[in-house]
Amino acid sequence: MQTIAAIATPPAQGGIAVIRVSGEDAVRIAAEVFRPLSGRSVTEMKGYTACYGEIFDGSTRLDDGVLLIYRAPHSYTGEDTAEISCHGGVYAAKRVLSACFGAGASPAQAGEFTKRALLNGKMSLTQAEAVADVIAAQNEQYLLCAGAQREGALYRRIRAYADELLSIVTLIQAWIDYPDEMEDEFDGNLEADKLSRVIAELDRLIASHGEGQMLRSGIPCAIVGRPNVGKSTLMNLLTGTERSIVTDIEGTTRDIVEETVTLGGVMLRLADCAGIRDTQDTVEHIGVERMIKKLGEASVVLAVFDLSRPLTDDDRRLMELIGGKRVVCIANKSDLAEIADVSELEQRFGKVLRISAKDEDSIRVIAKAVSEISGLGSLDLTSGFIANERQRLCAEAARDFTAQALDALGSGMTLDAVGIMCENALDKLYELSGEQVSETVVDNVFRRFCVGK
Ligand SMILES: Nc1nc2c(ncn2[C@@H]2O[C@H](COP(=O)(O)OP(=O)(O)OP(=O)(O)O)[C@@H](O)[C@H]2O)c(=O)[nH]1
Ligand SMILES: [Mg+2]
Repeated sequence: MQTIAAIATPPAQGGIAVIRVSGEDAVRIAAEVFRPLSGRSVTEMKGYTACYGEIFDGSTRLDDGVLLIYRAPHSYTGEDTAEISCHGGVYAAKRVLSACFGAGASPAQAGEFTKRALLNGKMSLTQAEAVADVIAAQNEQYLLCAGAQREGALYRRIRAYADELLSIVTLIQAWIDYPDEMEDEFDGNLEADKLSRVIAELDRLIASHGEGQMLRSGIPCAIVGRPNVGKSTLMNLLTGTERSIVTDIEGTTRDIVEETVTLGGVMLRLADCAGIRDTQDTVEHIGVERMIKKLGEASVVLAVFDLSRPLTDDDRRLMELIGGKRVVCIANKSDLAEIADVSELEQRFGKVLRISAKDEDSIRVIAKAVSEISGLGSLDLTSGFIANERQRLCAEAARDFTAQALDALGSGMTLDAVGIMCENALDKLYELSGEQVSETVVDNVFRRFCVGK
C-alpha cells in the first residue's frame, strides 16, 4: 500500500500544525525531510519516540519542529507512521506536506488513515464511524457516548444479538441434518422467546438513533407565548447574551432568533419566536406563521405566560396549538403581583414554573424541567447507539428479518425457512458491525471524514 501524507490539523493559523505520514516508507520519508538537531538517525528511531529538529525541502530549510515516530503495528493506522509538528501557519504546514510528497508520499484521501486502521484490524467499522462522532461532539453527554462507541460499545451490543441468532441457526441446521436425534432438542417456544428478545432489543437500538441525533445536534426547542410575556427576556437569560431585542412594545420579535445552549446537561437549539396574536401588521403576521412552523418542528416547547395579567384568548389558542407536545409551562414575571388564574394552567399542564426571566436563579429551575421533560438528561447511550443512517438501515433490516423468522416459526412454516430468515438477519447485523461489508459501503463511510483523519 502506498505511503500517504496529509495535514492532520485544521487549515487555520494555530500554535502547531501536524503533518501525518503513514505507510511502509513513512520513516524513510521523515528521514528525508527531518534532520534531528542531536544528529541522531531518524531511521533508527524506535516507536513512540520523538525528537526536535529542522524540516527541509531538499536544501531549503522550511521550519523547526518535532518528529514523532510510531512503529507498526503500534500506531493509529497499524502502519509505520511519522508525525511532524511544525509551527501552525497554513503555508508552513502546506510546505512541509509538499516536502513529504517530494520525498515519495501520496496525498491521503478523506478518512484514509482511519480506513487503514480498519483494514489493518485496529478497529471495527462502528468504532471507525465513532471517530467522526467524537470529532463532531459539541457537548459533554455526546462526547461520553461517542467515546464509549469508539471503545466498541455498539460493536459488542451487535455481537450479542448476532450470537443469539447464530445459536438458533446452528440448532436449526443440526435439526435439518439429524432430525431423529434433534427431535427432543428443538423447543419452538424457547426459540420464539429468543427471537422476541432480539426484536425488542433491536427496537430499543433503533430508537437510540433519534436520541443520539438529539444529543449530537441539540433538541429543537421553541419559546412561544403571546406578545410581551417575556419570551425574548427568557431567551437572553438562557443564552447569557442580548441576542433578542426586548421592549415593552407588543410584537417586538418578528423573525425567529436562534441560539444553542446547554441546560441541565442537555443541548438545546432555542428559537425565540414572534408572540401569538391576530394581527393586521403584514410583517408580524409572517412572524406568527413562522412561529407556528417552528412549533411544529420543536421537540420541547417553553410555553411562556404572563403572571401579572389575566390569561387571554391568545394564551388559550396557544394551549391548543401545543397540545401533544412536550411542554415546560412557564408563568413569568413572578416578581409582580399574581393576577393570572394559574389553576387554569395547572389544569392544562400539571406543573407550572413560577419564575422571573430577569432572575438568574430561573435558569436552574428551567434546566431541571427541560432535562426531565426531554428524558435526555438521564439518557445513557454509553452502552452503544445507532449513530448514522447506514447503521439505522442495517438495524431496521435485521429487525424485520428477525420478525419474519418469528412469524414463520409461529405459522408453522418449515424450519428451513425460519433458518433462512435468521441468516438474513445475521447478514444485516454483520453488515452493521462491518464484518461483512462491501468496499463501496466502506468507501462511503470514509468519504464523510476529513482529510488527515
Ligand atoms: N417585571 C418583569 N418584567 C419582565 C419580566 N420578563 C420580561 N419582562 C418585561 O416584559 C416586557 C416584554 O419582554 P419581552 O422579552 O420583549 O417579551 P416578548 O414575549 O419577547 O414579546 P414579543 O417579542 O413582543 O412577543 C419587557 O419590558 C421586559 O423587560 C419579568 O420577569 N419581570
Ligand atoms: Mg420577543
